[in-house]
Amino acid sequence: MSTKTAEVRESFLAALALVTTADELERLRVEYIGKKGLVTELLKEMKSIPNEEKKAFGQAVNVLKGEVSDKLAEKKEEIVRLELERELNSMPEFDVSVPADLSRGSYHPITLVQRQCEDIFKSMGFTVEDYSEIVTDYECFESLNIPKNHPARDMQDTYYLENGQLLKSQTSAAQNAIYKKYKDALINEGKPIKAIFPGRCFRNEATDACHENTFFQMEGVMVDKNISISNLIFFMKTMLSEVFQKDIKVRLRPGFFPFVEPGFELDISCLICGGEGCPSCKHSGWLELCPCGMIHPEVLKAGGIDPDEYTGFAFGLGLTRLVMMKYGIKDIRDLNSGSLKTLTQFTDDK
Ligand code: FA5
Repeated sequence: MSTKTAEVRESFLAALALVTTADELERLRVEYIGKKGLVTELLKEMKSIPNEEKKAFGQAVNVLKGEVSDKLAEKKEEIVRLELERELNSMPEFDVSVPADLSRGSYHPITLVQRQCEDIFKSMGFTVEDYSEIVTDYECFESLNIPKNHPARDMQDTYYLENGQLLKSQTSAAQNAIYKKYKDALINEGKPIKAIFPGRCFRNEATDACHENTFFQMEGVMVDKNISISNLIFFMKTMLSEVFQKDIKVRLRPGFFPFVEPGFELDISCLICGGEGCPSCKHSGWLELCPCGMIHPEVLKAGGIDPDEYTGFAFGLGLTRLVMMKYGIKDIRDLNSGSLKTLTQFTDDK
């Protein structure tokens, strides 16, 4: 090994011995084997080395480079292990025999708002339905007028099981079953179908401040004779003013969903920034909260209901986003974080 490579090796080993954190280790890596690192620079000296020594010099530098990489990797493992040990040692000891302090438990903010919405809709004569998280392609798409290869499926990529079932991407997946469950009472006894079905939804998509891969929606449907868009607007406005306990600025704009006709997007003015624009509302001042519309005749037919005789509305409230607005939570990911520091702040609302 040349004197120069030996010097670099020694200085590296001395510096490595002093490293205690991952950041320091990364700095050392860059200093020695980064693009302009000391080992890398050695190769540039090849020009000034006599021809007969070039081969040995090159080999020595490559051996050194390999040794530096190996030692850095070893040190990395050691640091990770030490950090884990430190973390474990700093955790308070958990004694399973201590009785639980139930007074310190709290409901998740999504549970609180879901229950509040359920109470509001129950008071208006709606039933609350529970539905599976694993559904069939028919429930989630085909019964909703979204046949195979329909482009609307691209918006809702989800997670598939080996048997072809999927994690529901929208609470609308329960619509068909609800129509079938209540159609006889509608047709034979004239009882309108009025149901809400809150539930967890899944989508295979990138997360950001307002998108999660796991989130909650609350679907609502009403079917009877002569149901119109004004019924839909009435129920939406009543629900929002009850949840926020104040008048909320909303806007309705056309929206396309294959299972409603006409379809709308109901947006509310962003309550985090007061409509000025912020990351939570993608800087638009508005938050897409509740797509809705009049149930498509094909969807009613698939549910066993005659669309010439009955009409209805459906909405798909973004429950998680409603929670963000109600409590001023800027990043949707906080809600799935499991961080008690964030989530127990809502205990008083029990
Ligand atoms: C739907 O899921 C339709 N099923 C809604 C519907 C029902 C329309 C009935 C008409 C009639 P959309 O993909 O836009 O539509 O989602 C509905 C709401 O869920 C959104 O407005 C938003 O508030 C919420 N949402 C959608 N994707 C996410 C996500 N990745 N993270 C958090 N919330 C989401």
